[in-house]
Amino acid sequence: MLDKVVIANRGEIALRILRACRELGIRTVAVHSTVDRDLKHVRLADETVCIGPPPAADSYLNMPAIISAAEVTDAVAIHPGYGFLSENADFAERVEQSGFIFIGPKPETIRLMGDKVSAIRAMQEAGVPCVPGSDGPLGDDADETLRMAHQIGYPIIIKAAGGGGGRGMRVVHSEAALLTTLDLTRSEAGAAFGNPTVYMEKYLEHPRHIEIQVLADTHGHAIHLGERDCSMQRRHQKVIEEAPAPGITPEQRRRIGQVCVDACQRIGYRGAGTFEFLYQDGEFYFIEMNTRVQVEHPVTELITGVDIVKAQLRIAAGLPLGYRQEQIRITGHALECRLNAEDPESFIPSPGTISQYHPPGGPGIRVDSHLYNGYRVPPNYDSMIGKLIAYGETREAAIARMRGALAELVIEGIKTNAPLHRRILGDARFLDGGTDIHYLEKQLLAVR
Ligand code: MV4
Repeated sequence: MLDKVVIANRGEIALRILRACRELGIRTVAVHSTVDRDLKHVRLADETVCIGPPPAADSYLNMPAIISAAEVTDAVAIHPGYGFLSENADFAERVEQSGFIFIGPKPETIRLMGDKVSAIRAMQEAGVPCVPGSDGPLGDDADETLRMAHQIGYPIIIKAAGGGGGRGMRVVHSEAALLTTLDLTRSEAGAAFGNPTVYMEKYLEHPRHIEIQVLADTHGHAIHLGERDCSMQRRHQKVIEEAPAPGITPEQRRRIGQVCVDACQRIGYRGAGTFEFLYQDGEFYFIEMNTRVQVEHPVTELITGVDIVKAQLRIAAGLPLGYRQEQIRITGHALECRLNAEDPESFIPSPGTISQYHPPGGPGIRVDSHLYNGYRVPPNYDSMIGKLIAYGETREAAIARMRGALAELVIEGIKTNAPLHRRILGDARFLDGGTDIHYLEKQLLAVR
């Protein structure tokens, strides 16, 4: 097993990684900014290194500072968590060139998936179903672009190859708007991502966001852990996730899961990964692959019993997965509510000091959070302060437990989005299951 790991992240995921390391007997190094000295995982880590001032660009995104921390502490590996440098191929490369293990896929895999055009091409070659589209970058020939869009059929969507997660995309409803929208998306992409490459897809109007969790080791083994439904989102920020996805049959799961496993083997994938699909009218369409552990990984852990972060550490140590696909059994249902320090109406961030914190508990409740009484939520980072996760034998049982957890939860001193969660958990259409990606914004939050 790995001897010592640098945790190159903060907040709840840094604590989650620290706990997994402890279970495996791995020593931990917490790297933190000056404003994060009192984070829970910093207090619990074996060693700590301050890597810079509060702005992430000077600390959690500061590659030389993080690699130096690994050097001075004699660590062997770096876990990037999610966000920050987790999907930065140059960072992964520099970590490896400095003689450390990057806990994630090979740098070239991160680079392949970071460019959405090359990701889609690789997936098509591996037999993964994709959205009908340009199957490559759009060129400068306006007539050809117009012909292609006509062939695909409006509405279409123009996306930046360097985008992802909802950044750098525009919907086009008619031929009249195509070329100006293309130019606009291209120049914005050039400015935002340093890459003006764009591509075209059929725009799916009412899809769900369903993603498949995979694990692949360095011995050629790959498995999938079923799917998550992440359709309940606002402005590309997930609000509630669940597993399994309502209405997906075991046969659908087996088929799309096997497609993802085959693709992992084909591209030589390593570590934890997520295939993102749009799901509409009974069909899956690949859109992007995430090469990191995801915020919503706990719902998959609860329905499979697999510890995804421990699996990442084992894979990085060169150990075999230790699970065969036949051993993976999906049991029950899990939901996750993301807790944000924000106004539940305006969504404006609400940093400050936690004066009272009473986390919920009881059977089937898991709280992944770094909060404690007196903790000060800094204004410098993402507003997520933790996650409530509920498990039950059925979706209804999990929802009942989540409602109880939300009723028990006390967080005072700052505003949180807990009232929004209480509202969603009481919504008739959420309770039916299977709402699309537009439901929260266009229906539940719309003024009616
Ligand atoms: C789409 C789409 C409809 N059709 N692609 C947004 C995030 C990025 N991962 C891809 N996104 C979308 N791509 C086609 N061809 C609709 C979205 C989309 C979306 C996707 C997943 C979750 C929430 C979303 C919210 C708005 C739009």
